[in-house]
Amino acid sequence: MQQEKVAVLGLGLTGLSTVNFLLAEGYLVSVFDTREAPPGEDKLASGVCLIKGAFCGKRLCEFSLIISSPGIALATDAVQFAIESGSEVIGDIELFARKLKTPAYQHAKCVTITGSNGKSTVTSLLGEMAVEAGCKVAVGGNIGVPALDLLCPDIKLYILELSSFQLETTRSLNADIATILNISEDHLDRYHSYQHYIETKQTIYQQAKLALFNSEDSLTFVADKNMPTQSFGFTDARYHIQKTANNVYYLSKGKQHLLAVTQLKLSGKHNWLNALAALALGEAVGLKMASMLNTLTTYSGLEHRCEFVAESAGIRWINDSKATNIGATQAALRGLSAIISGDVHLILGGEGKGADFNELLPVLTEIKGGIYCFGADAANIKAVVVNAKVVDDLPMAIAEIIEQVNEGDLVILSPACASLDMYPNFMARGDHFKRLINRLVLGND
Ligand code: UMA
Ligand code: ADP
Repeated sequence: MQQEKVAVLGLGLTGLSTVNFLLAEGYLVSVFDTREAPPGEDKLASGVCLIKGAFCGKRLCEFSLIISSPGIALATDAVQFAIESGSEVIGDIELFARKLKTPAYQHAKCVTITGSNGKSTVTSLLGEMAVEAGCKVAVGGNIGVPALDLLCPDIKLYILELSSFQLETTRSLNADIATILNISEDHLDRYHSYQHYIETKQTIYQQAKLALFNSEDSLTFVADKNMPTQSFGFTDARYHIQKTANNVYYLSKGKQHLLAVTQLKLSGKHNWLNALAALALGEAVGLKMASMLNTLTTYSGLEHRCEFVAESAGIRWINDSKATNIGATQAALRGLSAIISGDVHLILGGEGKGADFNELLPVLTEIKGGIYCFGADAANIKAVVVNAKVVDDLPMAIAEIIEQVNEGDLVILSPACASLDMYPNFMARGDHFKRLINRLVLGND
């Protein structure tokens, strides 16, 4: 029998994982990548044809099935040409969804998590909860490990973080529960409008048995009135925050107090919401509440998300390099407000991805202190945040801040922008920030 031909677009993490999956399934695979030196080239199985350079629609439409990587927009001309010519274009998550319906995998449960911010925190927290509960769990998707690499018949629970990019090419997931944690402007350079981005996020609910929405954020509400729902939020939600007469705030479910927020290892009010979301998701797939609450008292969060770096001379330094959009920076500044007594020195900058920096102004008026900006969108930030000081780079920002800070102040890198103009990724930017503090503030070599 002739092998079925499949095209894979992109040879990053997703492309490579997809190629390996398809080869194991018996397909004949060709890979297309626009770059001269795609990252996965050295790991590509021998015999797989790799075509480099600009995508050609006529060439792509020779394939009835095309698996596209998340970094490639569906709107790309050549991809559109192939779709219009009858090719089916899907992503690795759709392949995963189809595999999960086969007999060897049908027993497994699946949780899907999207949102503009908090996805990785909730995904990894829920993963830790499942491990603590003794469940055979696999965690991946946009958080880093491609979904197809997770597939194993022993796994009882899959937890997938899904980006809007991945949702564009996914249609038949049948998750046990799906959530949109929140929606705020992001990736506007990829979508023709904010509404388009919102609609892409909303497709996660159509591919689930139960939808978990955020009662604080109407953009996460579920349009389909027949869909079973669950909710989390500060108020007006099944999983919510209750304040006692003696001013203790509790994570609560209905009338039941679950855990005082002071027992959470995570800091910031936005993490109260993340904790509630994880509890709701975990209960929906059968994790025991007592075990999940235990995890919440030990889980300290991921690197580069409101990460405490150092305290020196009464000044605290926080690395929030993962704040790659305005919503995340707002959450950091509002979420940390309870621990800020002095001034806040905020470092912004990078690639704004088409965001409107006016959205930052309300939260900036709630803090006092200095604002510094650098990178590709520094001038655009300065045009809106007129009191911001434009600096060349992070070392210059820190050098300036060192001259200004006083005891009780807080310094935070929460850039509201992607890092790709000056760094390979947000981790490299956060690591640079931490090295600079170590050297310039703590005096270590
Ligand atoms: N690219 C080209 N030409 C190509 C193919 C890709 O220039 O032919 C570029 C893309 O435009 C992009 C980069 O290469 O800038 C990487 O794209 P990719 O789709 O190959 O990326 P992968 O290495 O497969 O990583 C992807 C996700 N990347 C993106 O969505 C851009 C990773 O999320 C994810 O962890 C990984 O799959 C595993 O599922 C990263 C991300 O930045 C962390 N996600 C965005 C975000 O979180 O905001 C959505
Ligand atoms: P994502 O995977 O969606 O990018 P992360 O958990 O990695 O989310 O966090 C990204 C940024 O968003 C960090 O700066 C973090 O402090 C902030 N953040 C985390 N949770 C929330 C939330 N619930 N609402 C708003 N911002 C959040």
